[in-house]
Amino acid sequence: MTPTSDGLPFPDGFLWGASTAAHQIEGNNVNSDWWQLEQRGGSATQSIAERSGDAADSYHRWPEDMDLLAGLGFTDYRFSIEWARIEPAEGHFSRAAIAHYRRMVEGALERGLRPMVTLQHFTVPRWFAERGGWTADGATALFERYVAATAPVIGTGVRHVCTINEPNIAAIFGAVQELGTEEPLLAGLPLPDKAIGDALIDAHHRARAAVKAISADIQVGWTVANQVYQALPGADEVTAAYRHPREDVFLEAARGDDWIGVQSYTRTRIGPDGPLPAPDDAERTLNGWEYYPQALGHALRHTAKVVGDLPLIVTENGIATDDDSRRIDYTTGALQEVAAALEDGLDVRGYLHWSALDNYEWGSYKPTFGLIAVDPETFERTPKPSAAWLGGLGRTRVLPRAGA
Ligand code: IFM
Repeated sequence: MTPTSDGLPFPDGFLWGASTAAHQIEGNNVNSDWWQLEQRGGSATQSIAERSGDAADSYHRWPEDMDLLAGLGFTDYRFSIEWARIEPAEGHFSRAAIAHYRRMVEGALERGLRPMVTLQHFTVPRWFAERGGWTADGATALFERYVAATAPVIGTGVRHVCTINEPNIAAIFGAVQELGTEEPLLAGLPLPDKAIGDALIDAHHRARAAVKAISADIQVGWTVANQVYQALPGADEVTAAYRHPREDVFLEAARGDDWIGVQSYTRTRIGPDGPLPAPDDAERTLNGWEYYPQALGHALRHTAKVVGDLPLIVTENGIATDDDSRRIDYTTGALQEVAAALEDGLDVRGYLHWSALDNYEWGSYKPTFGLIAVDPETFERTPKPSAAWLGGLGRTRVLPRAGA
């Protein structure tokens, strides 16, 4: 892509969208493991401050969400479908839930939004967790069976399917439950649970085959949380060793996929003794992360280095803030990174912002990531200025130069 005097252009067909996840917006996901955890206030070792409750009631209000996104100028919408609704009891598949998600796919297409469907975004059915979760005997075959059952949802009209969202974070959730922490993790992340990680990789490969059996036309991938581990002087080897089990094994497992999802928010600096907190004077977002829009450029380049010529799609990027002008500023910086990556020849196929709506941030509603605000009492949606700005760029596909 050649920059012009008007600005930085994005290629034809580039995905321009926003992302959500079922448990974070639908509400009343009562047959899921997370719902159970919330009712108990957390696990023995990890507290959950708030319950998801009705969330944004998007299970019923998805047409309004899609109307808004399409009206704002977005052309793509990534949402997840909920295993716990489709298979609320082991081996019992709900035709009504499957029909619901099919209506969402058709609703997106009718509005000119290309649906990207995530099959699993952190939550699993309660019965699946109770039988031992991902590492129990036969777990990945059960996931494969669920994926096959989604054929009526994704069989036609869906170009991109994500099998599992952020397996590296899902495997860390498992480890955190064992280790226990109540503090936001501001420097580094615990080691993912290896057995869970291996099971998720197997589940992904089985799901990929199951999706291809539904339709060979569907482009299958998964999405990895990129932590952007930056080596300080003298810490190259320490950083590589730190990064590998937390990120690279999951990127390597994407070889053979059709694309990979890059999800980036901030960075982690690594010194010779390990991860360091953000600099004292760093601006922090509502969930404590360092404000660092350049992270996306690093994430794209590192991912490309590991996965080779696999197409890259930014499937999440955003900021938890109650100052929407910071959201626009952050996203401008991140998009400049995407434009620079394209200019350098990286095969970036899309940008989907996290998140379309203010939503349930896994234990709290306080970190507001949304382009669209949601009133928790009335569920009224109010697009923020950032929504009009980012959606408007979807129409022009040109990021104006700074100061233009
Ligand atoms: O809200 C989450 C999402 O579910 C997965 N990726 C990171 C987001 C922000 O923390």
